[in-house]
This record gives sequence, structure tokens and C-alpha cells, in this order.
Amino acid sequence: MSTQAQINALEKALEKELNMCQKFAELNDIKAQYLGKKSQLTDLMKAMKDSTPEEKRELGQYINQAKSTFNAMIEAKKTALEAASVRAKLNQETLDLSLPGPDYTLGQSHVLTQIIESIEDLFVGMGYVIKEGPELESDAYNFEKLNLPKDHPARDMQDSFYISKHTLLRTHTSPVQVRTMLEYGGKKPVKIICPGKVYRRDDDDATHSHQFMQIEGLVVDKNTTMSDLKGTLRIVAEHLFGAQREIRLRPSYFPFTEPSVEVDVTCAQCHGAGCPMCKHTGYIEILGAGMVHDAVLEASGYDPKIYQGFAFGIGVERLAMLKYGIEDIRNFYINDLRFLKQFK
Ligand code: 2NM
Repeated sequence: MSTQAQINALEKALEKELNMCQKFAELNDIKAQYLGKKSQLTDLMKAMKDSTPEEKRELGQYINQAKSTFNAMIEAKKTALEAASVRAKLNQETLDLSLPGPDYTLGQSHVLTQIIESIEDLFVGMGYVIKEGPELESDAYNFEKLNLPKDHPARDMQDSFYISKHTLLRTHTSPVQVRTMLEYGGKKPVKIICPGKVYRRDDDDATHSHQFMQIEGLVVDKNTTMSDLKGTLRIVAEHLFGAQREIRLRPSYFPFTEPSVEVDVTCAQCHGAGCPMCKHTGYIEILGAGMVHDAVLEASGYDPKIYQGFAFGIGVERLAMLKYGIEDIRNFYINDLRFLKQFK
């Protein structure tokens, strides 16, 4: 059989084998068989050594031609096998478009955080600085420097969580204000608000919690008066309860302020006419405030003859309860999503 005939036969055989081949591994075997060192093509090459130079040139051309043809056939099969395997994989991975997608619903801040941040925004806009401090305090900062001396009833064990003889969980955020006045060295004006957790020993019920949130504000400057306080409180009331609100100051008592006031806002429900929400008084109490007591200024290094100040304290939970008509304070703490999701 001529070399050409043998090559033609080989090509036929290769074509047949490639048609039957289903796997990459088999393809490698076929390649070795038809183009490798032990292939018939290699044998034909070796057999050329006995041929004349003209024959060698001719046969060499046939064989090289065959090599590239075989290679091309095998490569084509390889491409076809790859395409088939991708197709098979895609067929297996079909998407079920009827399945529900992932839940990308955005959450939101806790309702108390929302109120605190809203009040912070208001005061930052008026040039106040937000100050925070430790929840574990000394009795010196929590009481002594706030004009609550040793035997004051508010310092009673019954009302506070003492950790040791002189350390307790702060009962208000006022110690942060004391710390700030001391930091400012009795010279700089103070204009701060102090949000944070506070603790009081109370039996928990619908309106009392042993831990709650407070925001206190403090301004200390020369020529600070009660009318500055009243103007500020009015802005707070309108921010929280909307325009067309009026405030009313009633005399009250706090150890750290003199005079002290309780601040009421006209009832949002009845606008002052009287309804169950305001217990038919037309007003709802929203915070306590006053002019900073001379003893408090002095204890924190400010000369009351030069500096005066006003301060106020807001209970955040109480405010949220008034604003949204929430009846039980414990709703804020039990992480019931049905409750929390209402404040979006
Ligand atoms: C209130 C009511 C009245 C108050 C006083 C001070 C400080 F530090 F300046 F003495 N901080 N907060 C204050 C005054 C708080 O809460 C109902």
C-alpha cells in the first residue's frame, strides 16, 4: 500500500474514532495514537530513510500535511467537546424564576435613637456640641457637684444602683455636664447636649424602667437669662410636636437649678381644649429645666457673678410615648419587630 493510501486510511480511521469520542480523556489517547511517538505516522516517517531524495521530499510533504490535518481534526473535536460540556452545565443550572428573591428590605434605627438623633440635629444646628460620658460614675460627679450633698434624699440607696461606696450607675446625664464644665476650666462658654442611658432603682411598670434614656442640655455664658431658656424650650417643643404649639412654665424644684420649672406643651390632640390624652388639662408635661444653681456653677469652676446658665432634662421614652401614643414603656426594650417596624 502506498504511503498516500496509508495516510488516507489513517485519516478515515481517525475521523471514525473522533466521531465516537465523548470525553476529553479519550481525546488525549487518540492524539497519542495518531500523532505520538508510537503512531503509524511516525513509523511512516522512519520508513522514509530508505527512499531517494525526491521520494523523501514528496513523502515528507504528505506526512507533514497529514500531521496538520490530524491536529486540526483533534482540535476541532476538542472545541466541540468543550462547547457540549458548557451546554450540559448550563442545562443543569437553569434558574427557577418562580422562587422568591432575597429580602433586600432596609431596616431602620430604633425609635428612641430616631428621637435622640432628631433632637441632636436640632441642637447641633443651634451651635451646641454633643457630649457623652461614662455610665459608671462617682458620687462626686453624680451628686456632690450637682448640689446634692451627703444626706440629700435623692442619694438614697433605694433610688440608685451603687457598685461600691462611692461608685454608682449614673442617675442622670448631668455628670457629663459637670465633666465638661471642669474640662473648660471655668472660662469658656458651655453649649452642650448630653444624651445617654441612665439608671434608677424603681420597680418596672408601664411607665417606669430601671434603665432609660435622657437628653440633658446646658448653656453657660455671660448674661444668660431665663428668657434664653424659654426661647430655647419653645424651639424644642415646636421641633418635637409641630408648629403652633405653646409652652407653659410651672414653678418646680430641682436641687441643681434655681429657679426650676416644669415645662408643658399644649396638647397635640385637643390643642388646649382638654381631652383624655392630656387628662383634660389642655397641657402635657414634656421636660424639666431651670437656671443652673450658683453652687453647681461654683463646684465646676464657674464664677456665678460672671457666668449664668440654664439647663434642661428630657426623658426620651416618655417623649416617644407622648408623641406616638405608646402605653407601655417596656415596648421599647423587648425587640418585638411588630412594634419596632412601625417607626419607619
Ligand atoms: C433636669 C431639670 C433641670 C440639669 C441641670 C444640669 C446641670 F448639670 F447643669 F446642673 N444638667 N441638667 C437639669 C435641670 C436637668 O432634668 C429634668
